[in-house]
Amino acid sequence: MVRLYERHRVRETEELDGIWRFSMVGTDKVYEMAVPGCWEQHPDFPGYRGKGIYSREIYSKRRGNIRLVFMGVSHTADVYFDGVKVIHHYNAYTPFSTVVKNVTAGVHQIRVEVDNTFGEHSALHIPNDYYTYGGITRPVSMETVSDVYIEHVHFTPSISAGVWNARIEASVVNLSAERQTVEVRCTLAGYVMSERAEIHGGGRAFVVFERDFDCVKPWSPKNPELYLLETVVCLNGVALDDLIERIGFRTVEIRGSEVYLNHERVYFLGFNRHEDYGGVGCAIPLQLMTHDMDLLQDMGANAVRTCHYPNDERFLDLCDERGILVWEENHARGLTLENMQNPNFEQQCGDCIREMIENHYNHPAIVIWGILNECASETKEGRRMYQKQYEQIRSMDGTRPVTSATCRHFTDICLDLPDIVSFNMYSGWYQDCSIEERNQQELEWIRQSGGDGKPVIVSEVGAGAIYGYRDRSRCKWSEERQADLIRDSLDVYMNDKNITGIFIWQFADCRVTEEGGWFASRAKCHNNKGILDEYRRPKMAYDVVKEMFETARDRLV
Ligand code: ADA
Repeated sequence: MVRLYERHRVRETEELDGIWRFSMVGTDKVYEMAVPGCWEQHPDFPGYRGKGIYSREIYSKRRGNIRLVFMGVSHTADVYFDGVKVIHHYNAYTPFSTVVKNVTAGVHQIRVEVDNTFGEHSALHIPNDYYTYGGITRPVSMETVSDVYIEHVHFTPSISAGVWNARIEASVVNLSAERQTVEVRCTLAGYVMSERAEIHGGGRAFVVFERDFDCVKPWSPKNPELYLLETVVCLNGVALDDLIERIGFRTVEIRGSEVYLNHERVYFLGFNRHEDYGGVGCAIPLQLMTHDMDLLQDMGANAVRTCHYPNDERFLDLCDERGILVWEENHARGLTLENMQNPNFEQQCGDCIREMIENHYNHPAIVIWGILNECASETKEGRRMYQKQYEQIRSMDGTRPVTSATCRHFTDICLDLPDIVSFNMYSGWYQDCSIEERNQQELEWIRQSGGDGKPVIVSEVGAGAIYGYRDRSRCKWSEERQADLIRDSLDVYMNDKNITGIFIWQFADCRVTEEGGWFASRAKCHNNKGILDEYRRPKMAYDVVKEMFETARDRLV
């Protein structure tokens, strides 16, 4: 399943999830590998960092254009169709697609060469405090598209004088050499909008509708009202293609030092959640995503930060359905200036941002775009790159605030750039200091360093504990100590009127990269700051968070 709702009623689609053939590059042995999946789950490849080849056959019922859609391949894919390379893609966390034109009826072969190696070719997937798995880790599908098909439909809601308005932009592609004149028709909440479009051969047209929508209900955490926006392209009255987007009427804005959703103040009671689950790696199936969502909501969370990369759209669909607010961010964690000066860095970041926003734009749950977690924001060169990425996001989407989680305490020179200032704080864990005093120092520094008057979020707060390790001394790494630190930290941050939200680090333990030096000092080669372990077994802190979030909801949300 690629998404949690039906995206097409005209376009023929086929999901390609299942068993593909797999071979490690340089060997002849052929395995059966599940797609989606991580090759690390196979007993022969528990820690394999290298290249692998997936292949399978597909059947085309008739001559036509085949569109292959990959929701995520970790971390680089070279896709071949009948032996011809049709697309290259870097980054495990963003979807990509390609159209193979004029495919004959019958059997064809898809081959995907996957690479999860580190090196200069990979500026974002580097040894890190999370794990870069290998494989076709998210769903794959195949579509038959007409010569004229719908590439994207973006929905931008707004409200004025109590009346909802929306701008709908459809991007329609013409694969044929001839100019085509088509009708583009959108249906939403009982309203029908239609426009003729002329598209040059090999070109694309953007068709825009803008209108009021009376009597629609807003999307909100309490009432996540969703609507289907159906777009159809017709030629001489015959439907050629369609695309169904699921949208919500909501606005998010900054007012002074607060974040507002539909003109109501928002407070984030959130978790940082890596896409990593014991036994399946980053290829989390829907039933386990749903389990995570159930646990998040059981603890009283109203928000998730997709640390540190764009997430699987099925999880974003779940957030839309459950009214869970999302801070989604581009792929980057803890990159030094040297890392950011990798010749591939700016292009790979730019591609990730573009693909994240192009594909995730319509999720009403996404209310913040983030970039560059704990990267070199204390340097002038780094600032140039932060500024460039904020500008890119704002050029693609001016409706959502932007932020970046910093750990460059007292040295960050980029706090004037984002709409929201966010900082990661581990007082009592990494620094043996008073949480309250350190918080006041941080807030004063933020005020003096370009963040004055802006909303402030504590984007990470947490402590480590080994699941099952209980100790009455409440010593470090015991569940008791983690529970104490979580309680003390939330007590400070949730009672500080200068702070408009917190995201606990982290929801569940996750695997880290042994090649990363100090990360290997982490027990089990995992980041053990989860409130649950990697198998979602709750630690003592679970009930502390549940009690404190539930109390806070009445007061803050
Ligand atoms: C940083 C980083 C997280 C994680 C955390 C930790 O704040 O953003 O990815 O590494 O520290 O556990 O130390």
